[in-house]
Amino acid sequence: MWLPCGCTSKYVASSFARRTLASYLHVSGRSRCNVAAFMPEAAGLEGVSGRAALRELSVSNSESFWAAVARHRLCWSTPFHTVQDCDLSRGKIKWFEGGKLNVSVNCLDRHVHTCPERVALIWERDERGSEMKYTYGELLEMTCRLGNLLRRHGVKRGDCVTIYMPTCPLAVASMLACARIGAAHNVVFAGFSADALAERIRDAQSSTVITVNQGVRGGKVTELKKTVDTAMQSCPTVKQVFVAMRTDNPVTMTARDIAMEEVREQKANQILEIQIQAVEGEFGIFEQITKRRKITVTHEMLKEDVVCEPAVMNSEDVLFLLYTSGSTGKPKGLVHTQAGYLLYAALTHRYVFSYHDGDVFGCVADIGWITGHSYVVYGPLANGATTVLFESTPIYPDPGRYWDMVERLKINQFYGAPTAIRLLLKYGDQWVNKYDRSTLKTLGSVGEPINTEAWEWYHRVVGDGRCPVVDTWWQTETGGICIAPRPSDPDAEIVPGMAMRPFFGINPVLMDTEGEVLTSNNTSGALCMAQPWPGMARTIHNNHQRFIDTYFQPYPGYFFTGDGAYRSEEGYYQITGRLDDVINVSGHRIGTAEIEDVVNQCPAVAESAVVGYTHSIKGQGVYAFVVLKKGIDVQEADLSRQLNGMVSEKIAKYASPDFIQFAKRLPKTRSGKIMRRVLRKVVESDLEGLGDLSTLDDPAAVQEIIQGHEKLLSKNRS
Ligand code: 6R9
Repeated sequence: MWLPCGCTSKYVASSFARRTLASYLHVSGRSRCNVAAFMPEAAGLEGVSGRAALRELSVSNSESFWAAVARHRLCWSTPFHTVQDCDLSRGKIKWFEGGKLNVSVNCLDRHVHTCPERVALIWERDERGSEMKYTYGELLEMTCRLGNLLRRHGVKRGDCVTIYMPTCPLAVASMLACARIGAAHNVVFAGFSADALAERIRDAQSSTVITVNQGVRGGKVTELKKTVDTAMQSCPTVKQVFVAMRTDNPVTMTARDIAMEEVREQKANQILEIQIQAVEGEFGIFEQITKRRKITVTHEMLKEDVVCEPAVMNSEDVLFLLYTSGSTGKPKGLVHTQAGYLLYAALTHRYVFSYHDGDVFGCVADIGWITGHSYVVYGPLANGATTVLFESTPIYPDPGRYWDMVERLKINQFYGAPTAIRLLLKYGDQWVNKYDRSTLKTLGSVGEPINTEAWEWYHRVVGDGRCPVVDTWWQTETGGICIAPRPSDPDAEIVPGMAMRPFFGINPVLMDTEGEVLTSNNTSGALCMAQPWPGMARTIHNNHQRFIDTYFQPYPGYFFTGDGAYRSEEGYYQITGRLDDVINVSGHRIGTAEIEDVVNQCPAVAESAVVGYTHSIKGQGVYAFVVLKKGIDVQEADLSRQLNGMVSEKIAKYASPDFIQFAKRLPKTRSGKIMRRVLRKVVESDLEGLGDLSTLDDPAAVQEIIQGHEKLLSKNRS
């Protein structure tokens, strides 16, 4: 049973909490026994006799459900007075108002209080077999030192700190240190280029950046600090850059940089004697630990106190910004807030994966994506889990890496992306069978649709046919998993390649092209959510109107996901893909407009159109049509190389086009709109499906495009 360990009398057992709990929960003896073991706080909810009834109530009486869960699973310094205050038609979303809490206290202190020696993080470093473990006590200490360091350097509540780091303990501590002192974090995926980083820093108005000297991934060194230096040239508002050392190689430091040089191995091995004496503060933590232990801290951090008073945050204060691609050239800084986000990440982590106390949870996502935020950091840590930080790649040093790690770290839940599964499948079963995977209990998939072949292989080979595979559908915008096969009855069927069942409190609907709700089954439509839930994003940083226009205006009163879905005869959901101009390369979202913006910057280019096409490993690949300016005389191969270089440099390598087709013109409507639908059909070689071409300005343009496509393919084959 999950216990809110570490919740001192100030939180859970306060008379206020007891009073309000009684008013929210209608205690019913009948339902208690069945549900109590599954979700203790739900046992008293009226009419809840089993899991199906609980799921129903979570939608029909969502306030009672979320109130009970929030009270039971989070530690509050002041209880909330209003469960939710939402109006989807205006894009207004507020949960747990009046409540005060600190996310880092919920992720660390309460576990340290009861189990300081429990391992919080296992850092699976790029170098195989060199993993490092950090207990909750150590992670709290790192977080507090870093929180104090940031405070000493002027970072205040409400500021935004950009984190440009690989997946490593100091990156997690940086996120939590921000949460501790009430600053928002803005993690930028370390694969993004200097320009992409700079754009995100500027939009977030960050004046502080945390980075490392170099990253190491797949045996290759990446120059992260140098990338930050380049980004700084167009970020005049950045006042300070904290630099940690992932490798031994020194980097050039400027007046703006603050070295956080890691204590190297031999120094780290010196046993540091540390005395922690915390006094009972706002959060009721009373701790006195005297310990001898090995600890990796940085020089600057060593100067700091190990106690850092947590900021008392309102439920709706900003926890983080995370940029994601939309259908325009400008990425959106989605905003997530404190209580609702944390609660939703924790609850989905616990129930979708059937996480139990003591399990080792292995989500291999990078912390630069929402999956890393919710299922590497916040969900697992809120639940007191041991979470794996995976720094490497699925095939480094060989295609057995994941399964070797599963054996070595005794991973119980493994959560990865279909693109990696498809890649590993091609290398053959022997890489999997070499390793003991008997600890595995649940396998998860995220980021894009998982095709049946990959699903079957994951289930049959990786999971030996005994682990449920959960295909989890969700988005940066949703904060956590919204549709997944579990939780459901333990023996409920799981259909390959389907996310299937909405999570507690999630009410999906499908819309037809007229904007009407489709009520029947065996039907497809635009996937929307009819009700708010605590994990959903609150706004787009500095642009609430874009938030409304993108998510709430297309279907007034509903949250529009941007995805299409099919609802089967049985009522299960299957995601069919994006309905907007966003493509998904290896599980990474990228707006076609973002790539076009870069391509169009090339002086030789008049215009371009980028579309996605089906790729056997990456899910989707990038295909660019490029029209050159008149009179330009260049070798196409040279220009292709140049354009690929520009996209890698300005966005990231994964966005670089797989194919560039030069064309004299693009098929357009009479009003001048590029007919992307036609281009998509051409690159999929679906000429039958070209559909109605009567609105085309000049139908001959399509023939030219088709011929050009065939030429490119045959050139590629030879
Ligand atoms: C968590 C994450 C979100 C988009 C989403 C959809 C696609 C994610 C999926 C899936 C089919 C799944 N997507 N999970 N499609 N089945 N299980 O990936 O967030 O990076 O914001 O991407 O990814 O198209 O709209 P994010």
